Amino acid sequence: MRPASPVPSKRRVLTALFALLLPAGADAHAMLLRSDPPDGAQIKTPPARLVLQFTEPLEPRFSRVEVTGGAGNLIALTPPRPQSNDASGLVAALPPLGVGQYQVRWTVISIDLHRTTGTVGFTVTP
Ligand SMILES: [Cu+2]
Repeated sequence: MRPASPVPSKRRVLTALFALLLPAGADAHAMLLRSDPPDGAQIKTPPARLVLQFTEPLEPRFSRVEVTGGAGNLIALTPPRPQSNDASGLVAALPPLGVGQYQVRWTVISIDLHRTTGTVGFTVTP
């Protein structure tokens, strides 16, 4: 009878390594890195477009962006499109915005199919 080897097999070591590494990789949700206008911005010139930059590439077909004015009124914007050459960015054109507060609510699906959501606010000042 062979005694059990005190040295773990190469395969076992690799399996353990993958078990450690995989959850971190699969857990890469798309979080908002920055936005333009930035969250909390007070700006004089109404922005012509909204840019949301995320930490992970997105599934643009399942990404939604909604902008509301201070009265809760929905602002009509173009469907968010991926930034050119950057699947982790979204751009939407805004209509001319008047003075007031605006809230952006985004819901995105990263390519690992995880959904994240959040808000950004900015104010157009006189
Ligand atoms: Cu994820």
